[in-house]
Amino acid sequence: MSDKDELPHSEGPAGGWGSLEGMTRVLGKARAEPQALDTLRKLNKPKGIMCPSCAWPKPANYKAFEFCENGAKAVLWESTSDRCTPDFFAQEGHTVTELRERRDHDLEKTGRLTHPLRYDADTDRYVPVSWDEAFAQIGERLKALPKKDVVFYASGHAGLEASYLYALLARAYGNNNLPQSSNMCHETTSVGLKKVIGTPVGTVTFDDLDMTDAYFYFGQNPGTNSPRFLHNLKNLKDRGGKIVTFNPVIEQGLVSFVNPQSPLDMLTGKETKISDQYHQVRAGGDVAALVALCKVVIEADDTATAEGKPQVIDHQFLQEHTNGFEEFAVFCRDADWAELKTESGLTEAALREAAQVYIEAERVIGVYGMGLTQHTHGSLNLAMLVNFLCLRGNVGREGAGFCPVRGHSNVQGQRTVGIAEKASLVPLDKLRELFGFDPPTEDGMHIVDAVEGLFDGRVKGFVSLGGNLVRAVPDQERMEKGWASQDLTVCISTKLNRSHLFPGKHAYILPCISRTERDEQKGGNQTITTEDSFSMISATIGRREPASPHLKSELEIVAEIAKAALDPNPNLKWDEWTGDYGLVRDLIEATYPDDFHGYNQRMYQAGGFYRGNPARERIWKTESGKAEITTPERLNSIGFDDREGRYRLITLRSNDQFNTTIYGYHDRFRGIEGTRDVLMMNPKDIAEAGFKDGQIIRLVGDADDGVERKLGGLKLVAYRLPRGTVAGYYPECNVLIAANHHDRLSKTPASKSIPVRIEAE
Ligand SMILES: Nc1nc2c(c(=O)[nH]1)N[C@H]1C(S)=C(S)[C@@H](COP(=O)(O)OP(=O)(O)OC[C@H]3O[C@@H](n4cnc5c(=O)[nH]c(N)nc54)[C@H](O)[C@@H]3O)O[C@H]1N2
Ligand SMILES: Nc1nc2c(c(=O)[nH]1)N[C@H]1C(S)=C(S)[C@@H](COP(=O)(O)OP(=O)(O)OC[C@H]3O[C@@H](n4cnc5c(=O)[nH]c(N)nc54)[C@H](O)[C@@H]3O)O[C@H]1N2
Ligand SMILES: [Mo]
Repeated sequence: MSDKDELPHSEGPAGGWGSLEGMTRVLGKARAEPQALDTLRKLNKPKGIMCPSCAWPKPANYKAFEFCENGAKAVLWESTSDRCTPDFFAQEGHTVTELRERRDHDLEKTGRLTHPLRYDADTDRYVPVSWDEAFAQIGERLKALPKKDVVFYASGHAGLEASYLYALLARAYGNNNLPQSSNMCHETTSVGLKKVIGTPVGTVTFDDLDMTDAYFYFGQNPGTNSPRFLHNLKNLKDRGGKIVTFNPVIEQGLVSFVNPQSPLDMLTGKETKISDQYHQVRAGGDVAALVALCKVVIEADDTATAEGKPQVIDHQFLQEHTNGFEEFAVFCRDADWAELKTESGLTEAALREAAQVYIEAERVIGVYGMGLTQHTHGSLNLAMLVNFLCLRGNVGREGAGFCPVRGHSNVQGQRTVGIAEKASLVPLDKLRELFGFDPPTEDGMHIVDAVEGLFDGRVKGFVSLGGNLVRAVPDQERMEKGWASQDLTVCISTKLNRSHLFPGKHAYILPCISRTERDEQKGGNQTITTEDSFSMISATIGRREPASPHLKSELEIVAEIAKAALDPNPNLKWDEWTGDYGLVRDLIEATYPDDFHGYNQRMYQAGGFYRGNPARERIWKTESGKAEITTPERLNSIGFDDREGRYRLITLRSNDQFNTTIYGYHDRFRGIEGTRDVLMMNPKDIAEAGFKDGQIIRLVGDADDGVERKLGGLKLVAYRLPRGTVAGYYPECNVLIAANHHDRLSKTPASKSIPVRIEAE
């Protein structure tokens, strides 16, 4: 595009001075306590604090500063000196109904929650309640409700110890209704990747990053969502490796980077160019792009074979370790370039150039994020990435493999220790043996089931261990009604958020200490553990004074709810466990001995200890015992047809948010400042539709299910995007997504290919 440079975009590289400025701005806005700076020094180091932001791993060879702009923002945001006290709720204009008028940023900006609160329907206000009363009342409601109608949600933040006990609470209570935030993000990995290579998680380790020759980088935004990854990307470039990126949006972190941890680079402004090739694939066009890459590789191999030259494909690997290659190869040879071009939005020349990098690289890592997982056929995206990497045996050897970039800091670990709605994922016999009760064997609710259960009134009680589910799920308006119609809502939270403002008949906010704070129990200050994206488990110890003397730890709150809601069982020693989290780790080890042997000793290892991964050893825990090569039944990952006036909406995170926590309104990487109420759109699409850059428009959900979904007041921003793809911010756009618009296999909401229309306002 010739008008490229005039369109809004970052003024500088990722990292660099901009990242320091970003941190300083949050430092000011969050009014962080002075000790927060000490916390930052200890971030991601042994005997320190594992970052509460994303799940990027911690290097064993750590540097003086092992945190990034967004990790710092997360720490500063929770270290605020602002407090949301009972007095706040008593003030004029602060009824629950009135507070709903506030923006997400302003709700959390009220500061840390300080006291347990109960909703009082007569005054429409939250009022203080003692912990004892709160637990007794919650226990009473939980006992009265039908066991199958209560849901125990977890946002992937709480440590392994609290999470293990939370899952135990649900099962001892009587159900497997344990949906988790990963149901909305990497469930596609948990189910889709598992189906084809037998592992629900990534296969690479930190060492692999140092050994690879190339990253093929699909739909993940490291500059914003995993900034510490930028150092590994830079290292690869310094070693002469290649990065090939597929993303409809030009994300600055994938364009260039100045290392903020290098004084010299900072002073000289030395930028590292990150992507050697940047392919602006259409939203949902990765299936076609990957098929095209495979086509080039397979045809190059055909030619090599015909000419008696060395093979391009690793036939030995395919034969020994995979199923279905021949059928897929025929499919690729037959694939029509014109169709691949239309579906991917990329030219044959561009795709051939990308495939050439793959052919020339000895070791390749496939990286991906929400850009592949959050589609109606997200699992197909992953299956195609598996095909692609398998062609040259790029899995189960050093410097090669799959690198899904996980979200919340312990999202993967919570699954490991039993927060799973599928009964088959949990060693129920072990639970029976350890605790002497019969755990339920029927599968529980996934997030999508729970949301549908809220719509139709089946779900009557919800406990939330962190998170902000009302704001995070699709179909916001229906969700608000459904959530508020419950008998019981219990939110274990650090800050006020929208989910609190749709209280059930009996509603409680239970405030907890955060990871950076001291967790003083009978046995002293407690250590907790988390698991990162690379299956490394590390200890973390908070040292700051808790935000209020009235806070309890997540683990203690879970234990107290359990005591109040469950019939007594001498094997469930909630008080002992609360006094010493080491005992809970012993239980985790007893339940999952292969993963957690030597847990209490190994957890302090620099960089954490590795839980292991069979696919890395080329052991395929699939139905057939081999990796599956999938022949696609379609060439895109969206669940609707293109039609006149219909666009593919992708929902994005800005550089100034962590999920529904909105730090501010500066998306400096995308050049969008001061507002989140925008719709980014290709200038030619704007002109063709008869709109103008800067015009205020309304987005309309185009789901064909008869439900009206609208979001008005958005400003059109002419933006470098493929034709037909438009972009807006999450969570604002969630009102536009139908709850049943999700990945067919794993039910992950399809937040990256939402059918929409645009109307003038
Ligand atoms: N600072 C910060 N860090 C975070 C978070 C946060 O909100 N803020 N959230 C955390 C969580 S829970 C998660 S899950 C991760 C999310 O981290 P990411 O996986 O990076 O998630 P997103 O920002 O939603 O979008 C990913 C990228 O996909 C691209 N994309 C959209 N559609 C397509 C497509 O069809 N094809 C391709 N190839 N690309 C596409 C978008 O342009 C975007 O660059 O980050 C975690 N880290
Ligand atoms: N349209 C669209 N929707 C999406 C996505 C998208 O890309 N597009 N992404 C999806 C993804 S990947 C995810 S993971 C979900 C996120 O969904 P959630 O995990 O449910 O939401 P968060 O915004 O991370 O939760 C923020 C709240 O967590 C609480 N909190 C913060 N720290 C702590 C703590 O230490 N302990 C406790 N107990 N509570 C704490 C605070 O009260 C805060 O308000 O959203 C999903 N929704
Ligand atoms: Mo996520």
